[in-house]
Amino acid sequence: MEGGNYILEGMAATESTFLIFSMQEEVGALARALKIFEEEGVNLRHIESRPSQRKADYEFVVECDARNGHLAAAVDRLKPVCNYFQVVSRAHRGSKETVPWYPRRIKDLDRFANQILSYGNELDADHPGFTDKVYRERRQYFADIAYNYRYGEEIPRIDYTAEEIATWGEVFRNLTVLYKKHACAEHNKVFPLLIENCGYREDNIPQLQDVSDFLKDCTGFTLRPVAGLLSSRDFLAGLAFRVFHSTQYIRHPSKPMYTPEPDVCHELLGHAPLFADPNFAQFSQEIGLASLGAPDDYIEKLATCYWFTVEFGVCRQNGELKAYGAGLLSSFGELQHAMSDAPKFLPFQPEKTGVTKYPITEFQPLYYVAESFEDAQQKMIEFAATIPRPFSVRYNPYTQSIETLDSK
Ligand code: HBI
Ligand code: NLE
Ligand code: FE
Repeated sequence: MEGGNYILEGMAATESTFLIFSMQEEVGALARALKIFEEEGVNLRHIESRPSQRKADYEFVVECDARNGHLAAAVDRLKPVCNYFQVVSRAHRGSKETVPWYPRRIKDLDRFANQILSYGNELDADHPGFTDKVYRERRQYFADIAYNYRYGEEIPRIDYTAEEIATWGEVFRNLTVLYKKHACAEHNKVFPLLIENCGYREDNIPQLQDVSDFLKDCTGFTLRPVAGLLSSRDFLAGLAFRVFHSTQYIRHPSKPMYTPEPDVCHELLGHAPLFADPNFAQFSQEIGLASLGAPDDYIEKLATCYWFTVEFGVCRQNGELKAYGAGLLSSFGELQHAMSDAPKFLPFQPEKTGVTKYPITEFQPLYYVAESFEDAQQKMIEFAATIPRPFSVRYNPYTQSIETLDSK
């Protein structure tokens, strides 16, 4: 799945490489560096400077156009005169010292819009909507909304059709019966608030913007529409900013009880309630922060941990197994399966959970059990510390940006 990111890379005409370097603070230091870029024909897009945490050093962040000029030659000349040097690039194949590109400001998430792995209207031949022309046009409509969305805009409100509302109604009716017995306490606590504040009803599909506003008040989480599947790297990066990429279309009416794809039922019934819980919000953001700039093999492990927690997690509450994973809380088929004695259950342990294989188009044969969200978060933090990164990151909620604390 990760690979798709790089196929698209060549198309992105605006691709930048970032260089972060520090030099002894003295007259003309930056000018000498800039001269090198000029001589090597490297076009610079943006420069930032700041006092470094290292004594008497000054640090620069330079955004270069990665397409023309001799960037590699400039790097070779610059590196020996710097005390610290880091290349950050989306095109991160090859070099050991290159950190994969990651968003630093919340607005940078806009760049994911044209990095999606498949556009929302491209249905596989085995999709129940494959031969349904009306359904496919509808998927196109939703994909276009998300594709054109930019940070800060209101999420467009949808006039859902009677058929779409009926599908939602069937999912809603079946699930709300099961929640009482099988959903975790946090989900059951938030659900009445969503009914009260966001129009959660059997005969109404809530609007993403209303749910986003509600979550923002609870934990600072917001939703943004997405046109299709994102790479794991991009999808997880959103969580670092407490942003959840959300689909807006609904599943095909022929299969209400289970669909392998995320849809508006999955996002709003499965994910949204838990993002209103402070501990769960923190746990989710922790996975996101751990993913920023992480090597590909660790992205895979984090995505797998995400799968077995946020998507399909089960927890123990008062001695009973309860569902907190969104894939369970949005599928009345799988929720019943997960709460039966058919599947296997193992304790959540990131090192082991992160390398477990799983099916994506059928009920899970195995679930991992969290003792609590705090406990799961603690384990994720410990796991994140083992990810090889030449820096650590923290989120500044005032500026909605990532601060890099270099050389950990
Ligand atoms: N993209 N739009 C979207 N929605 C998801 O739920 C999603 C994704 N990409 C990857 C993904 N989920 C997960 O399977 C993990 O890889 C993070
Ligand atoms: N299987 C889930 C459902 O039917 O709602 C969706 C899972 C998305 C990962
Ligand atoms: Fe999901």
